[in-house]
Amino acid sequence: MRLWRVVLLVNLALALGVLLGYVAWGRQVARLDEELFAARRAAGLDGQVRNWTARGIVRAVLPDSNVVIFTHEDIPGYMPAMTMGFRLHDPRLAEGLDVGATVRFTLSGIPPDVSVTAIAREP
Ligand SMILES: [Cu+2]
Repeated sequence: MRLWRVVLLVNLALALGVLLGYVAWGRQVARLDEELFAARRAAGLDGQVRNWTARGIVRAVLPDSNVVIFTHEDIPGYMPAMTMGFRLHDPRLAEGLDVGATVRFTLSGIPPDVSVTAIAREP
């Protein structure tokens, strides 16, 4: 076989390999995009306003920073049970809130930018 034929065949084989790899990579990227989109939607990170309601115990009220600290139960689809601070949508929500009180509160917003929009005392 002449040398130019060998070179041509090797180049064709290389080009075919690169093309197949490129196609496989493109399909993989499309699949990963779908997975990322589904995971973001499941985690509430798709830019949609969401609402959650959960029970919590008031641990502290910080009127100067407009924050209430709750020990809250599991918030399905958003976060597990923990103690953390939440920004209040309206500072008046903290009025008459006692440390140690059990409350049901509503969180609203586009994660991670959420705030408490309602607080109701539980007996
Ligand atoms: Cu939390």
